[in-house]
Amino acid sequence: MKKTLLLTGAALSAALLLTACGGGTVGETPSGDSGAKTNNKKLSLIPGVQAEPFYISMQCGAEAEAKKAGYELTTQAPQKFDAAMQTQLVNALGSNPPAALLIAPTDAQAMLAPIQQVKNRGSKIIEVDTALKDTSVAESSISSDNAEGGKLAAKTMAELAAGKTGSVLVLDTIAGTSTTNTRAKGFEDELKNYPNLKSAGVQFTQNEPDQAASKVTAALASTPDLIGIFATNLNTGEGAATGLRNAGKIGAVNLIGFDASPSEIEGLKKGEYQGLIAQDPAAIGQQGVQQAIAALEGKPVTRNLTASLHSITKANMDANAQYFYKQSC
Ligand code: T6T
Repeated sequence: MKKTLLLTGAALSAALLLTACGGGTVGETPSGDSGAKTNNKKLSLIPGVQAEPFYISMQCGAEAEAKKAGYELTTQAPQKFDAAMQTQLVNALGSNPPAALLIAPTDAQAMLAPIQQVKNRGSKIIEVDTALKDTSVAESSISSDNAEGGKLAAKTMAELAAGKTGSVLVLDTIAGTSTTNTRAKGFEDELKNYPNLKSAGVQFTQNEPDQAASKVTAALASTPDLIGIFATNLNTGEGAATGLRNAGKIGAVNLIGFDASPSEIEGLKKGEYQGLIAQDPAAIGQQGVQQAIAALEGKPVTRNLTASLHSITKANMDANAQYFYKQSC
């Protein structure tokens, strides 16, 4: 039997596009199964945004693990990293939700009510990457140690400055994004240990590369001693590189990015970035599925799991190729 979710409005249909490696439709049962009771083998993954290498890599890890365990994983991602769009997808799970929902909440507060509703309808909730402020909702949360990632970025920045004095800007995404906000704070905290490096503050980019590029243009004008930028994720890094390129400041201002998308790796090769902090999104997806299944099968569940981080430079990039993010599975 095949049930297809009814969606209203062209915008919603567009937002519900299945992402690169995904297949299937919410509510669809595996062939050979017979209806609603098979929901206990259904897992849903709702990442932060569609067609983005971090989440594609996460999806690849989750799909492989689900397949191995005999579960069906369906992925639907919002068009933008946006709580309202993600809420539509969560609400669209309807009154017969999957056995477990793996979700990267785009806002630590705004996503609470819709996710809680899915939980109230019987789904186990697993947070992958980002998390809600309210720690009582999820069975398990799998994420990088983002505070440590921020610190690692600041240490790298200090090494690159090699005692030179100057200001350092942090580009965060959106207030309420648990991961990047924590990276920015970790970076700022660690920066205090280097008296030669002065904080030029934290700027929000709404996770838009264009906004990140404009913030860099403005910072170069207002802060003549700017010697470094920490970009807390993929889009901010890509935008920051554009801003530096436009100003002819590539290499003159050190850029440390987070993540390891194909375009960031290309940028590292070209000398646009001096360092990247790569996550292991495939492991986050894989462990998310493992925890979901453990919760469903009454096995022990680990409340918090930390995925590894890897500091990648031009010099060590070949040895770290396994951490480069994927565009497809
Ligand atoms: O950095 C990742 C993720 O960890 C973060 O929560 C949001 O941005 C990314 O998806 C990269 O764009």
